[in-house]
Amino acid sequence: MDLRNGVELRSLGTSPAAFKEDLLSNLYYRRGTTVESASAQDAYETLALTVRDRLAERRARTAAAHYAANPRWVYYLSAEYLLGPQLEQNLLYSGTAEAARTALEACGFAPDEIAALDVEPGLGNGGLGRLAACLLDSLATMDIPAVGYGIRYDLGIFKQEFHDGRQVERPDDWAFQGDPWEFPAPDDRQVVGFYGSTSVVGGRTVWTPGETVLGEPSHLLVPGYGTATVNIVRLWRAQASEASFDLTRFAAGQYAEAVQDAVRAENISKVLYPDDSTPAGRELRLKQQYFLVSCSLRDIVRRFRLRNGDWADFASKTAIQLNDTHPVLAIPELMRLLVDEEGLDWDHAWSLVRRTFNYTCHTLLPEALETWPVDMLGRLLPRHLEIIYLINAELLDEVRARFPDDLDRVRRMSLIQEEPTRQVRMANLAVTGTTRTNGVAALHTQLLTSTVLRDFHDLWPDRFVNVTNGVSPRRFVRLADPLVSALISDGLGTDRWLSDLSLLSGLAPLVADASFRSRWRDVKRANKAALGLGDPAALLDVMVKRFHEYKRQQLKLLHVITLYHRILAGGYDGVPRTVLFGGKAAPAYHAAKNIIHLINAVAARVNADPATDGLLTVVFPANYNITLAERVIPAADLSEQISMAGKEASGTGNMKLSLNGALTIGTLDGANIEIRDRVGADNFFLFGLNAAEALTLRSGDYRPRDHYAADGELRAALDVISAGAFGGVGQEVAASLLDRDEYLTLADYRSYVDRQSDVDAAWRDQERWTTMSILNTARTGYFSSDRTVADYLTHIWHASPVRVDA
Ligand code: TH1
Repeated sequence: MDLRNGVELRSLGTSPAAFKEDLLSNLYYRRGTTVESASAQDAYETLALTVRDRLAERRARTAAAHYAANPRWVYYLSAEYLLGPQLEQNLLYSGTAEAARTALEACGFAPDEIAALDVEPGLGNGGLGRLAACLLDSLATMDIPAVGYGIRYDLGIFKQEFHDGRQVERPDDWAFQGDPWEFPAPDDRQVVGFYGSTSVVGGRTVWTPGETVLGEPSHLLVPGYGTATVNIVRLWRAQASEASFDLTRFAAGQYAEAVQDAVRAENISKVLYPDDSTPAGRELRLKQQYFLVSCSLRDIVRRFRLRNGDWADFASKTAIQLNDTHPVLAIPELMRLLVDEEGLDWDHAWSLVRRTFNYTCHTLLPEALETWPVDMLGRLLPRHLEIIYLINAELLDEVRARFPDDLDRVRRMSLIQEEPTRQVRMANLAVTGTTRTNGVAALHTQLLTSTVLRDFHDLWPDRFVNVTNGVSPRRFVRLADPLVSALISDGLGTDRWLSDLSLLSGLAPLVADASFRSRWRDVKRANKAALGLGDPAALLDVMVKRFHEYKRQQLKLLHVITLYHRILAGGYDGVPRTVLFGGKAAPAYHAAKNIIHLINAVAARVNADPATDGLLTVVFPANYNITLAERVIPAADLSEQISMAGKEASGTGNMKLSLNGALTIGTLDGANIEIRDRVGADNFFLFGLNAAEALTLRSGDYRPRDHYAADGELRAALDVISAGAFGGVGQEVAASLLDRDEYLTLADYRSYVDRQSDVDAAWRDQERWTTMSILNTARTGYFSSDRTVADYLTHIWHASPVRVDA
């Protein structure tokens, strides 16, 4: 087939015979071993290469098509990506799953054993990182020229273990065996500066860094589904320059000192901050952010120059999405490149910058809105602080002109917070330096514009848009649940739903078909059996997400204890349940870790008591990650989305579960509202205060002890925890609920527990439940990340597809 300049590329076959031939040749020539002596790891890596080659061929054609089209490119900048296991995805997208299985067996390898060696790159914390991965998947599927930029952390999100029920964090050396999916691109390395000083030479400011670090890129392929497009995600790794090794000291036997500069440089990409929505780690974290931004922007500029000669075209060829505030230093960095290095005048540069960047805000929690100490930023990035001051001066002039005599507004909107310490406000910088700011669910965007970013909305209302999150149906339906996928395709008579999820609505009429309902139930059963946790006949009640007090795992736990008490009291009339918790707590988040400890203690007690046999089981598999999510989500019957209203920006697990036919019990928070609007109030278990009511209650004198006093079951649950009935674990959790209850757990307890009785009633009528389950799937096609990307394209990116010939 033809590439650019008449270069031809041999097409790799996808038949079992062709696959086997290449598998063997890769085993011999690339891995350097033989069938007889190959280890399982040899077989895995060879398999990966053989699959990867098939996508690399598409990648070459994609690059040629993109180069020829010279389109507007979408660049996604994110400090996190939770890409999930690559093997199963790439087998599916390259259409080689069957060929690979046959070829492996023919060579005497056990396919499942070999597939189990695939390690997921855990380069993110939770929803924000997984959203980034889903958007890349959809961009490729929709043929949009796009590159994701991120950091290649040596250690990803920690591995969670439980020791006596407590969370213990272990390093995740995910690439220990090497990563066969990655292409190193050392020739595209960049030099990143830190510290130093600025001076003015011939009218231009020059930054002379005090320290430099190399950024070495490698990329992973991001294939589209049902198309020849293969995009990439490019990840940067920090490397010390050769000069940072001190040979003189080494010769003198000072081995540690000889490498200390190199170690410091390489620490930048050593570890993902396992910190979900609370800034910590300070200077190293700031260094990571600038490292990502500096490497990526230089790469973007390099790519622009390959095809374009005039800076005036930059913004029309480049859309850069800032994933939360983590990459927002890109705004002053691009100003620096354009003004200091390229010699553009300030106003022209500012217009290009503002038209290039857009910003997604993912939170409302004040503690997650990043700020950096002015001192620290000025020391690490002296020129960037100057640029931020210049941007601020223009911003504040505009504010004063629009709102004369409103000094308090000027103070609130300033990029610099003055009290109690001087800090740079990254969200303010993000809104100021971009065309659009988006929230991630309707309620979230509404709360953003009416609370934390209200002043900016007053000044620039047109800058704000909502783009409700979505999830990849390929990963979270097709790969996670092959059984239900086959049933859906059978029911719809096509598998086109995988790239047009709105087609799922065609399932709705099938609720009237008793045999379809029965097959649907069988699939759920089989998925529960395959998960192997609890009785497959019991209702599987699932709460999977990061641990945070606002998400209220403690509320779910109070319900578990209440059920336990009802069982002990005799005459229990609830349905058999398996309650499954999954998720990690930030290592420094003491309160969240206490909740984990308490859940494990309650689980031990409940599961050991014969009284609960066949009625209640509590399971908490350690180390919830994408791999585990793909097993839990298709098995779930009930999805717990019980955050305090007004706190969860969107949620995406809620979408994955509903799409897979789990019914939701939830508050009117984040995207739950939009899920309920679509599945219908009858197919959603709503409870609790709404955002406005929660706000009112919290700003008055909320007294959690009033609820404790008024509700016997609640009192009993809290009393056993306080009394140390669960191995003396959890007293702090109880005390915090009784004394402060910042997230109104006690206020929502009765409404939640009663709604769970409605869940039981619905479950008892299995035909009714199955109907509700099918309707959840049929009505949640909207939550495809393809729709999310379509919304970004229409409202924000204004980029068009480039088709790659198959
Ligand atoms: C999450 C939000 O909590 C969640 O509601 C949302 O669905 C998801 O992003 C995707 O939009 C966030 N994760 C982080 C992580 C960090 C900082 C802020 C947020 S918000 C480190």
